[in-house]
Amino acid sequence: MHNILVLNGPNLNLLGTRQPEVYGHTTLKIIEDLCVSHGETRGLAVSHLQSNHEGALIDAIHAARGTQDGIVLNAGAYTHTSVALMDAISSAQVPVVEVHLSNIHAREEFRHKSYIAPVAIGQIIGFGAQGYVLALDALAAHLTERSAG
Ligand code: CA2
Repeated sequence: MHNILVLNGPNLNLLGTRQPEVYGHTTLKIIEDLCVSHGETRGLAVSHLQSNHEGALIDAIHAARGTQDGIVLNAGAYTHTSVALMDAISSAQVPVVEVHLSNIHAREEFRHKSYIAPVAIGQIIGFGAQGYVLALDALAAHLTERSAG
């Protein structure tokens, strides 16, 4: 059984309540429940956390070292600004899959830059809530491959 943290950043607590044309109708609670139940089918113990605070996200990444086998991270707008999150991921030595609900490359130019991408094992972008499920599958495959090799 692998432990996986699904970590969501600023404003993602508003999912399903505003801007459904961009982010869909699915609430964060539905996504978190989906991750837990999908994780069970893949032998993953999924926990989840959302914070609007950069420092709390950094603390969660630090705490993941030695306790989590992987992180699914949607850092929200901090994706495009946070060297501090990038540094936290670099030092944590926990594989991270970066997720975005929307296709950030089809949006404003400032969303094209990701400080997470260089320190993530991969990105899943533009598939809405399904992206979290895809990210869990990607992490499960990565962890299986790593333990086999
Ligand atoms: O597409 C994504 O998942 C994003 O990470 C979402 C962030 C955005 O800043 C990134 O560029 C891409 C924004 C999350 C805000 O979510 C809201 C949901 C409902 C209403 C308002 C904001």
